[in-house]
Amino acid sequence: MEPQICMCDCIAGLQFIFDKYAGRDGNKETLTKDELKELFKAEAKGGGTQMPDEAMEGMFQAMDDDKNDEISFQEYMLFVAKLAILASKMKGCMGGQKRS
Ligand SMILES: [Ca+2]
Ligand SMILES: [Ca+2]
Repeated sequence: MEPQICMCDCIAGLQFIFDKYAGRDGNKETLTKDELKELFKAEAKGGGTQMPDEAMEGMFQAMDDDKNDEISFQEYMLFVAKLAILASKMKGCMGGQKRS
């Protein structure tokens, strides 16, 4: 049985994850490299747990659009969107729904 997920749930979930880790250094507006590392370790099950530091660094640089060494919520969402696009290209179609 497929889980019932609506778009609002997804966005709320992404916001929840961001908020959960972004506040750790006292500034909950942005994610630092350490906070991002914690996020991936805990949330990217299977993928993030064994991620080497270099890969983490590359990921951080890719997310940090304005190169200020912090990830804003906007940068985080943009990155998630890019990942989703990439994933849908690789799988053919996210969730396997067919367009009619
Ligand atoms: Ca922070
Ligand atoms: Ca930034």
